[in-house]
Amino acid sequence: MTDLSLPKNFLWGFATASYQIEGAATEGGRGPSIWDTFSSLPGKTANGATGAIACDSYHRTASDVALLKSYNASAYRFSISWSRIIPLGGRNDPINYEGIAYYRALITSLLKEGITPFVTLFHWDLPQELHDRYLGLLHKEEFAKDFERYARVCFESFPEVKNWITFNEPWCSAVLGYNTGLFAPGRCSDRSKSAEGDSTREHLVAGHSLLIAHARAVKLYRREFAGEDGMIGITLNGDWTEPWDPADPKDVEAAERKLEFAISWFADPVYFGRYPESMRKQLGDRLPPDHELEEVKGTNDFYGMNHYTCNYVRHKTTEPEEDDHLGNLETLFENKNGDCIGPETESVWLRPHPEGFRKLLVWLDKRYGHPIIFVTENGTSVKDESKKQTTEERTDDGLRCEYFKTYITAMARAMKEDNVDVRGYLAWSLMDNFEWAEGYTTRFGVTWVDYEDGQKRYPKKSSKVVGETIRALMENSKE
Ligand code: PNW
Repeated sequence: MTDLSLPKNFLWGFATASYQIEGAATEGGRGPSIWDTFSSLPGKTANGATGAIACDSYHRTASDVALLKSYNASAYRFSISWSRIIPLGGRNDPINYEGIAYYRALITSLLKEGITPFVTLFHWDLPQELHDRYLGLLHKEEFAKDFERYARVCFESFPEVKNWITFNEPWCSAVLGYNTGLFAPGRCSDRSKSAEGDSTREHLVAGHSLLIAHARAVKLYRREFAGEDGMIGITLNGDWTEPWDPADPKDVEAAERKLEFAISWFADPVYFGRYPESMRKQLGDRLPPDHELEEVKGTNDFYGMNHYTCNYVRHKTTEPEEDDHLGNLETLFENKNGDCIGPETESVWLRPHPEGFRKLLVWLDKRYGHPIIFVTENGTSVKDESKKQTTEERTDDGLRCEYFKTYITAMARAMKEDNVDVRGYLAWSLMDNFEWAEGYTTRFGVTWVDYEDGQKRYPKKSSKVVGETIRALMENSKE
């Protein structure tokens, strides 16, 4: 590891999202979001969990900032709850100044401690009213106009923030919200799960609206707010892929196609102004037209990268299903030889494989012309962690420590060996929190949250490992 380093000004810290940590769902003038509604429906989340209380961070600004400080973090990524700022969400609806005051206090205390805020405008919690009015993401023009006005209110209210993220993981909003129906608003073709929805096309429409809204907010920011040092971008999730049988060109091709269906669906429009060829080929005119993407081209100041895992990919020999969102392929954790990609975690979709992080960084760097990259999420759950009983056990998260060490090292390697331009790293997550459909059973935090005892926080071993690993690399820097 001694030959690796990170620059002295490398930003690092932890990430969270509003609905996952804030709680106080009906306090301070906040309006309901689609996640309040969805999580209240029977059977949608594990044990019927909701974010009504979550980590109670709405009432704990001072202690959360103190926690970040105790971890020596130089950056913190959080998201703003749209319905706290504009409870009904729309461009002619009233602003809730109590909501603005809450985020202003948070930003002020971060800056006082020398912690750089990275602020996400939208981490899935759409105001419920916009869903009721015009089906939210399914109405491109209305959604883009309302999002642009919400973004304007945030840019005006928080001029100290210089690092903005428009959308978190549009793939999740689109596919999980409108194709599989596993996330809010839970629309899909399966009538046993949802009274409405069309899994063959709605996710493609939702994805398109997110791209247009992203572009409008970026242009607004650049025109009126960015000044010399403001930056704005979109955060995309992406897993690395390896062919199931590396000797079969069809598996090699399918592995690349999976990256395009997951990542390039959004990144190609942002960098090139068009959808990937492979998607157009399979989806035809169910995918909205490329000419509407003209305004999306060139709208990233940085690439926000969320990364967790890796899959083996095997091509399918049959025609694609109409509701397929993967690219007509299977994703697996074992390859043809029976090698397993990585150890089990609490999340069925997540297996640690740090080499995949290095490879994906290089892939993104090459395909998108050497962009500035901020890793805006990276982390893991730990199998059966929630079953741990004593504080000693609960804070001893060996697998997560190993995960952060190996992933951060893999990132440093991509920077040294392939000159990938990573400027910052935010671990997911500052603390255990509402893990969406998995409720509170799956934990991703470097801090244990005791939901049974007043949401008390207990630092886990991994909270130190992130900082120690990064600072050791920064000390190696010759700059
Ligand atoms: C990300 N999947 O979500 C989100 O940005 C976080 O809010 C979340 O807590 C974190 O990762 C851990 O899950 C994902 O099913 C959720 O593939 C699900 C998937 C991927 C990312």
